[in-house]
Amino acid sequence: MTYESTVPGELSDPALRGASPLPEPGAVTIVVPTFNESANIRELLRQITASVPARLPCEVVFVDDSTDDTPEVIRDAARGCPYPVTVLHREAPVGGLGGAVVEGIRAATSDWIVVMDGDLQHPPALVPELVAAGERAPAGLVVASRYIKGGSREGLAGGYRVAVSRAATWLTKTLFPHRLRGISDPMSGFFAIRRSAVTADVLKPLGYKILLEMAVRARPRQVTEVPFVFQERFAGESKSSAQEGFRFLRHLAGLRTASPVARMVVFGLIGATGFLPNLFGLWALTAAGMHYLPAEIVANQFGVAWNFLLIEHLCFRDRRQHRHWWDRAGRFALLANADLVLRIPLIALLVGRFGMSALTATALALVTTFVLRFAGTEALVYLPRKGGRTGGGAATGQGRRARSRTARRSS
Ligand SMILES: Nc1nc2c(ncn2[C@@H]2O[C@H](COP(=O)(O)OP(=O)(O)OP(=O)(O)O)[C@@H](O)[C@H]2O)c(=O)[nH]1
Ligand SMILES: [Mg+2]
Repeated sequence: MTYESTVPGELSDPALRGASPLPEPGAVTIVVPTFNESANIRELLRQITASVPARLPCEVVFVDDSTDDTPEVIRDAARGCPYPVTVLHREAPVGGLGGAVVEGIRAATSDWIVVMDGDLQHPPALVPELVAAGERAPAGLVVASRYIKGGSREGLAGGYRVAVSRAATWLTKTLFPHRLRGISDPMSGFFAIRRSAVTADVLKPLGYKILLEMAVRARPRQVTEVPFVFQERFAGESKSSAQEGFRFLRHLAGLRTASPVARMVVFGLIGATGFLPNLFGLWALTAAGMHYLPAEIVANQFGVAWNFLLIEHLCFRDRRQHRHWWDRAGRFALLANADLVLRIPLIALLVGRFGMSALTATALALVTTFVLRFAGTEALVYLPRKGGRTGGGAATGQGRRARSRTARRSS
């Protein structure tokens, strides 16, 4: 990682950073994650210069994962800025956009930190207003919202993007009604956070939508919102894609299944959908001439495979690195089939020994084997092994993805 700092009118050598007297930290540090935004930098700094320092002492920290000349452009444009501008260029973009924002928050020294995009979709003139709203409330987190009176998303290009954004906001608010109370725009990338509200949880590697992650995992007690008009991208191209959309859905699932109870509910719902591939398999195999009894056993494996894939991606996404996939798949299949084998004698026992009706016994056996299967899956498939394989945590995985994205984009 390269850490370069400029002070007004001069460029400082990174090696001198500790020795050269930097100006007093400002009241706000503006953190800007950038990926190939060279065409936007000058205008962004011009607008910050025009609207922020007169009202609020500031500094700007760019956290840059670019493969183009963005860092050089920043260095050059910073010469004319009446506030410190820092470029934190990361050779290994660990955690992608979320990881970049965490780096920026870590580097910030001011009382307030404002996170905003580098493409001018977030108006810099609003920075002092965000901080002022936080001081007035008083609040630990101030969200710039497109969805309250006075705000708008007019810069979202096309009906498709508007529909996607609206659906994503609705889904997110439905999944986290309590945590997101008072936050109308959890997908906003424009927000201010008070330094004292930055907990260790905030500084954990974050997922893709930073504000959402922060609100769900480390929400400050007081939150307020300020309306803003989402502008059109000034220059350069968007980094959002269908792949980003899937990343977002995985992120939501990861956040939603963070607690064991929620994970168990999702585990159950996924299990219930397993009958679809199971029935399909049975139909296909018997149609191909197989006797229905062996077909039942084979078709059951279709359901097991379906459940395994969904559970891997939606329930235990961040806990897969402890075992190889074939080890996990084998254990999962063993548990799923043991469930079937166990259920029949258990029903016989409940009916024969305890005099239950077949229906009650079946219901009880289903619940018992479900809980056992869930506990078994957690403990035997996804629990970290003592002294076992730990290579490639979630953050490293994201880093890898980000790097391949970077390489692709640069081509
Ligand atoms: N450091 C870093 N910044 C990133 C990365 N991906 C995106 N960014 C920056 O994050 C900000 C938001 O990205 P955009 O591509 O504008 O995404 P968006 O605003 O959802 O999409 P548009 O509405 O199409 O602009 C921009 O400043 C990007 O340069 C990344 O992997 N690393
Ligand atoms: Mg943008």
